[in-house]
Amino acid sequence: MIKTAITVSLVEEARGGPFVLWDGVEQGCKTAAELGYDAIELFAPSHEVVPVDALKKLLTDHGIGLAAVGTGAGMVVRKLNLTDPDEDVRNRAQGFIKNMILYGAQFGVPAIIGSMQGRWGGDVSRDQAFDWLRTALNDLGGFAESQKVPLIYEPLNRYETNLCNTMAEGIQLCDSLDTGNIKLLADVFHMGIEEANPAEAMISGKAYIGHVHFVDSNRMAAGMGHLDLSGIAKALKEIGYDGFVSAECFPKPDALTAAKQTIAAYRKFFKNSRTLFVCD
Ligand code: LER
Ligand code: MN
Repeated sequence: MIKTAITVSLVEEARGGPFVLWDGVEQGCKTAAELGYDAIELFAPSHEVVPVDALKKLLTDHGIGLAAVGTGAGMVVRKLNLTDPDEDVRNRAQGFIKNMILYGAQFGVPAIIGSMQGRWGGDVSRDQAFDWLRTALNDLGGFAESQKVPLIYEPLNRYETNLCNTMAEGIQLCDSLDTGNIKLLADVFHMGIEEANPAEAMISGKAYIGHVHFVDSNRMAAGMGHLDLSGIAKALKEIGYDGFVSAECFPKPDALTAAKQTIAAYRKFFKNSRTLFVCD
């Protein structure tokens, strides 16, 4: 059963980034619930900013859930990443992600590693970066497993990382790990840049995909660009994907329009999904 989510960012330093709701977590929950979303995906500066009990109450009061927690603030705000040449930076990156895993686990949801994967270059060879990334993912994946949640790893487009850009590279990375607890995030925006055929890439990711960012070619809300979202949605249904499709797009022309446009697109593309049928 595919479920719907919308991103809420509390990270001021990420203004201009592809997150829809920016007016605080309370307002984010209210808007998400009013529009019929099942959940929010939270992008917070750290695990300490919204206490677990306060978020649990907000979610319950609004009858919605939490889909996942992003870790990108570790990179954007603290400049931490898992393949930095400085060992101390890499260790602090792992610590930041562990705290996010613990936070999400209290809601039974995963943390997402996107920009915190970093990149190779300069003094860091490609092999070295992958070595550090694999070591970190094995450790963090095992840690997440001990908390009974998966850990989500997101291939990004070539302008954001040179580690994994495609589904095939993400799959190869997962297959090279000792942990089986890493799932891939299929972000349709990155896939539109990197994949020859995003729908076919979804099908190839059947056993690996744990989360989806559903957005259009230009990172506008679904339906405001030129991706074949109908084909991508069909592929997700075909592989029996039953996680979240989460709106990670620019709040353009404004947040509410992007949020309404996305839920309308979800209803159109995933109309056989039970939750979406109920909200219709
Ligand atoms: C970054 O481009 C992205 O897609 C996010 O989900 C990761 O922070
Ligand atoms: Mn994404």
